Amino acid sequence: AHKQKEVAERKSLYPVKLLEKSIYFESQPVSLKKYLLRPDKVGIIAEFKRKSPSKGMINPYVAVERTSVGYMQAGASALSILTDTAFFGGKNEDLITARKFNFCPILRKDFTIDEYQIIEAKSIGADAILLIAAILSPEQIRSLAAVAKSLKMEVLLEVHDQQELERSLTPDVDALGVNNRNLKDFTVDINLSKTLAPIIPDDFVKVSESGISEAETVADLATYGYKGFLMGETFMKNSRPEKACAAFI
Ligand code: IGP
Repeated sequence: AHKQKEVAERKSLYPVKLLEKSIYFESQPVSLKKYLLRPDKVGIIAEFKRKSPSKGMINPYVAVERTSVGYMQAGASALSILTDTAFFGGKNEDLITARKFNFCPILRKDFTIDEYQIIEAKSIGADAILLIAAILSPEQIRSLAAVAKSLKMEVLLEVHDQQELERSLTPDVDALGVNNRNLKDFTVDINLSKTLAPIIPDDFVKVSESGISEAETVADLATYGYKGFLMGETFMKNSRPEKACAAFI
């Protein structure tokens, strides 16, 4: 609900007509899918996350410049930049900065509920957006994914159970993320990725999200067909997140 108000405010401050003047409307996005599917590479999507509802403050000290470049130098496949302020302490400027310093795919991590946010994501230089099945109807997922496609952006669809997965799939989705973190009680269960793996159709790149803290977990999940591993806290809780990232690649 906080998003609706926030989006309405930004819409009147920065109308779509204005956003569309951004240079990023002229440039070709970088494919997250392709980067995750590069052979002989663990597809780490390294996240910049200052705080979270489950962990509180994680790291308010590190700068997005050094961290994002460091993640990519460490060998990450893509960046995930939180832009939600209320819950995650992120901002659009963080993604704008990450974009200026990196040529890799960038996922705009936010609670996308309105088409406006996708145009906004494009205007700040994002290559892909996140859609969360738990907060969207199947119709919303279809129409938001179509908007992303029309802007040549890719879509990571996040699910938490089989029901969400089955009702939400649409061909405009590129990658399917299984969130190991339960949104209600914040508990993490890596086995969820294993249980859902066989029912994810092969046309979608499989991504395992949240609660990954060991290289063994990444290797184990890879045997279930996972090509992408979305990791935040394990990196961000260190004074040099990029060094923690290097240990996984
Ligand atoms: C990263 P972790 O446990 O490695 O910090 O998790 C990422 O999966 C998590 O931040 C996340 C998220 C989200 C954040 C997954 N889905 C939706 C905000 C909104």
